[in-house]
Amino acid sequence: MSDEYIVVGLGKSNLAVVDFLLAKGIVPAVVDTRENPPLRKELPSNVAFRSGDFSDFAADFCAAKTLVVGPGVPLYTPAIKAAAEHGVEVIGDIELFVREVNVPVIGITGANGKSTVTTLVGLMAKAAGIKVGVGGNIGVPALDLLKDPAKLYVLELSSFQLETTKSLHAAGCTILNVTEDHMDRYEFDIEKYAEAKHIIYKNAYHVIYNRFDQRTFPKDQSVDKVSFGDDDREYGLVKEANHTYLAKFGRKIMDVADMKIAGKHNQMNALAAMALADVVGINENAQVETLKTFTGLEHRCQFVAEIKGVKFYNDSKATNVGSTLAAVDGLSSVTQGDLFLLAGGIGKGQNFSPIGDLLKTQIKEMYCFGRDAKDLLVLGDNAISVADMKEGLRKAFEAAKPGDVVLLAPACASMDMFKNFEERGDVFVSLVRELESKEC
Ligand code: UMA
Ligand code: ADP
Repeated sequence: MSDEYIVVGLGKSNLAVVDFLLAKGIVPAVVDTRENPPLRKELPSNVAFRSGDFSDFAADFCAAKTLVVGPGVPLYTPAIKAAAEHGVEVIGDIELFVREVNVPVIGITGANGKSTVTTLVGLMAKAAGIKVGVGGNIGVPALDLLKDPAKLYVLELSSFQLETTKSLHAAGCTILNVTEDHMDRYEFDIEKYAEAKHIIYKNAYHVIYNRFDQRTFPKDQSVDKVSFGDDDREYGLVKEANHTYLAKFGRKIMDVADMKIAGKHNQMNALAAMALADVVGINENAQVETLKTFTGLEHRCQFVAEIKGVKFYNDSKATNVGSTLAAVDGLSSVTQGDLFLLAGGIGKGQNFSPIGDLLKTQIKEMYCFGRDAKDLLVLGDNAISVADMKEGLRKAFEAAKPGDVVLLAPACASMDMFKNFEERGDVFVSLVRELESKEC
């Protein structure tokens, strides 16, 4: 290879990078660890593809002008690190995107709630009649959005994507929260994970942060900033008698009972979305209408069925401890009975002990499956080993009584047993449906 641009990792974001570069008259080379990544067949024939250990390409990487690295490829990969040290530009798809657009971009990151807030802001903009493009880590590669130019872009940005982005000047951006996730990519150090997330604030025009999560506070005190949180300051909650209102600086905007998505965490998501909407001038009617009608994304605390008085919820997107805590908390507040949790998969080096605390209080029994089930089983006597999700579901149903809840919120990634979190959620839903047809 003697290429100026090398695209590293052929996932869907880098396939969009290849399209983008070709449209600019640049023919990149593509490398992937796998011999036949599924997207290889989508590559145009004039684009060279090579597979192998990246150390085999170390010299090519050092000779390139730019490496465009996919979010799934760690920057500490020795051949990439060596190229960066040699002066080669190392960027990702979001960097190419922000260099290209000259309309406002809203950026949303955080350990949890990113997709919900990204979707909410996108819907609010649409309700206000603004032509908006919504993408990034949510699943639509940012560069693909350029095929249908918009007046505003709302991007969900992962820490991996932010690591390879340096020219973002967000019109508005937020770090929603920082709790443990992807610890295996950050030397098991949450501060390093937070540091990657803080790249979103660099050069931002308006920063929205979580006043109850210090790791989200902007370090630059001079930046234009506003906070959200669970009290009546700034974007907050006003509590009166039996009602709680979403509020802006004490001004009541709407009763949370009128929102279709439940739980304290979703109230925080709504406040963050309103703050972001305000910085780009999305009118309040559009904000409120969206919050009144949005029923939530698939695989996020979704009600599946009630069988003999036992309610089943699918929160397959709970892929880290923080999201499982939010799901348990959200459901506990609307459930009189006991809660049975199905959890397990790939733990990503997280500390699971907060779930141990819930096993003493809000969780009756937890059924553990998957590669890192052993790390959950040590948390309490009511953590029970099962072969798979199917056995966990059966045991939970046998133990539950009318009024109880069975929740899939695994606190882990799914790839040890499923293609992704969507497939895990779909399998759960079909197992519940099977049970329903047997029992009802
Ligand atoms: N690969 C290598 N070598 C490696 C690692 C990966 O060659 O060391 C190759 C794989 O063989 C594969 C390709 O890279 O062929 C996969 O690419 P990728 O992992 O960079 O992923 P994409 O398909 O481009 O998807 C990415 C995001 N994936 C990750 O961050 C891991 C998607 O987020 C995102 O939706 C998509 O871009 C859209 O732009 C997924 C995700 O799990 C949903 N994100 C994490 C999360 O939300 O927790 C951050
Ligand atoms: P992300 O895109 O960051 O993974 P999602 O909006 O898809 O976030 O939500 C994933 C899961 O995280 C949800 O099912 C819920 O359990 C939990 N969650 C959502 N919002 C929050 C929040 N603000 N704080 C903590 N957990 C949350």
